[in-house]
Amino acid sequence: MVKQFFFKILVAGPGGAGKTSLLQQYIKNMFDPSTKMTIGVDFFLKEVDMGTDDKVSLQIWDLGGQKMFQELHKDYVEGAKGALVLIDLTNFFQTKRVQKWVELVRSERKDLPIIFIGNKSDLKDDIMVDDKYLKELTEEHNMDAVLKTSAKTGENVDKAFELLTKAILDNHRS
Ligand code: G3D
Ligand code: MG
Repeated sequence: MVKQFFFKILVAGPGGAGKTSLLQQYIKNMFDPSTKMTIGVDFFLKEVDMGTDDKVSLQIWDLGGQKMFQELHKDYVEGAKGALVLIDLTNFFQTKRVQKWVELVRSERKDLPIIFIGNKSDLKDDIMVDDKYLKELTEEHNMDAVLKTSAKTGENVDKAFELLTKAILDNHRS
């Protein structure tokens, strides 16, 4: 029997990490170097092909990182089944923000599946966060996996959402 799943997922992380760009690449297969600052929340819908008969639809929430939108956070987190937490690999300071974002997305469900994303992997000469530290952060904050992506070239973008969907499905079945 074909099963139909519908998951709300969150794309979280500091402003400038590339959340909106990653989503654009995932949904529209394009990179627009002049994305506007996200105001409030944007929604996207996407069907994921997991290579099985099951149908999985994602409702993806992209949150503006600005302080003035903090009142939206409760609606944002409510009912979410998983999250991507992104940082910009060229901005070491963003590693200091990881804990805050993990706490926010897990404020309703302590065991929410999270895939940790180091984005902007195409900017090879400017990378400030090495693989060892990415792995340490992943373990320290009990995230499910880590992946380096580029919203610009598309590297690992589909994979990020597939890994998250898989983690959510595993979580559902256990
Ligand atoms: P946000 O939604 O997390 O705030 P944006 O981040 O998607 O708005 O991206 C912030 C800036 O980083 C944008 O540049 C965007 O083009 C750039 N960017 C996002 N992802 C990547 C990536 O993977 N590689 C590269 N090279 N750049 C990326 P501007 O110039 O508009 O600030
Ligand atoms: Mg944005």
